[in-house]
Amino acid sequence: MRRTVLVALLLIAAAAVPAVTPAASAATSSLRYNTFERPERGTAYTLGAWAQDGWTAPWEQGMSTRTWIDGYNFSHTGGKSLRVFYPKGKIGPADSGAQAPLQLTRGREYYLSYWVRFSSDFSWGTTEFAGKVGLGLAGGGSCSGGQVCDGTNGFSSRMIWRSGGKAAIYYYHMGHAGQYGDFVDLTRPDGSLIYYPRGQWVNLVQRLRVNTVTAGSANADGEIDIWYNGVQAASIRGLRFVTNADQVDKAYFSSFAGGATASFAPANDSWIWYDDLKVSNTRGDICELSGGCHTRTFQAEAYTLMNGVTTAATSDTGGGQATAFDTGDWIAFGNVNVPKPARYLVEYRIATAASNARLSLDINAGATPLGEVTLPNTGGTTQWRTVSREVEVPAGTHQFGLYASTGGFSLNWWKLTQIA
Ligand SMILES: [Ca+2]
Ligand SMILES: [Ca+2]
Repeated sequence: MRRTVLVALLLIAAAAVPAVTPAASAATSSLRYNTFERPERGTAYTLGAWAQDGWTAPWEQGMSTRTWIDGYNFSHTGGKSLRVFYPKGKIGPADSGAQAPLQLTRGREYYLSYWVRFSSDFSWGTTEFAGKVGLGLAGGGSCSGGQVCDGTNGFSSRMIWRSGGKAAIYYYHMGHAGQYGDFVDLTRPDGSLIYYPRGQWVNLVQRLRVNTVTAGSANADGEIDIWYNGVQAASIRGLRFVTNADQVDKAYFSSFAGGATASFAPANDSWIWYDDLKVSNTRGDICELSGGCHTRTFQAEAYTLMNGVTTAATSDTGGGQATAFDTGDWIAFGNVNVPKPARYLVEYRIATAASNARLSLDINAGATPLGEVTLPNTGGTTQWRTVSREVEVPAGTHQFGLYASTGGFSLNWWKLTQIA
């Protein structure tokens, strides 16, 4: 029966099936990313968990005790994100936030991108206000923490918050002005200062290029650029980081409240959520810098073809309708344009009382299978949850098919979002 249907769909599919090509960047880029979708929700994101996702670090602070894979509240894409805790009254990496120098292949230039969401009552401090946000780029000895950077003990460049959530880049380079690193506030194109919003996802991208060295002397050609929601927000030139061969070799997760004194501690328990972390030596890998990452949501009931499914009102957030699948049922969506071959996150908004339901995705009437996911028992057909999977999708105009190899679930919507 499925085969007959597939043949029929093949005949309907107008466009020729394009050749499957790997993501354009795969051959030369050093892209690594983390959607935080793999771990079980509600678990700490330990160094071991980071390593399972391909990110290694020689040490950590707070990862085991103050991180949590949030599969319940907020995510930028998919159904999960990384939540980090900044307890009331605590400062410094031993008691606040999390740190881990995640190892990168050495390179002169790197791009680092991630999404952050501050809790809705995030506290910037008690009577003084500063803290470090998420990841930065660093190399060699990662000069930081009030050290003098002498060209042989490395460098670091991290995002910070200041009073009122003012956003800034804080960097240690040779000849920083005071005891601590220098900072530059982020600004909009009209010159106004950028403040991190609370309760809302924003994207931060940092580029760092290490200076060249001639005969053991640092040339003043190091660079840092910051983009806020895809728009340039800082551009620092003429920097000297090293006199030796150190390059960028760490995506330095370094986030905590403070400040050197308790006056910088949060006045109430505070959290930051992180999602869609990317690091690459290639700007083109950071779709946030290329007009945004292609994304499209499909309401399940808006199929162009189907077999067997039934449609009914949904209890899910946002209301509307959902589509119920028995084993062998399918829905298809024609004329879907995928602008570039890329890795996508495919999300399914599902509800099921079954523990063995399985949903597969394909394009062009099954000619290109895009994998299958086992759906978790969400606790019933009115309990909704987003599950996700990564897929490589070739460019072209496709017909997407969603097929219940084992049924017993409802689908409200599904979504494609370009990762890179
Ligand atoms: Ca995610
Ligand atoms: Ca729907």
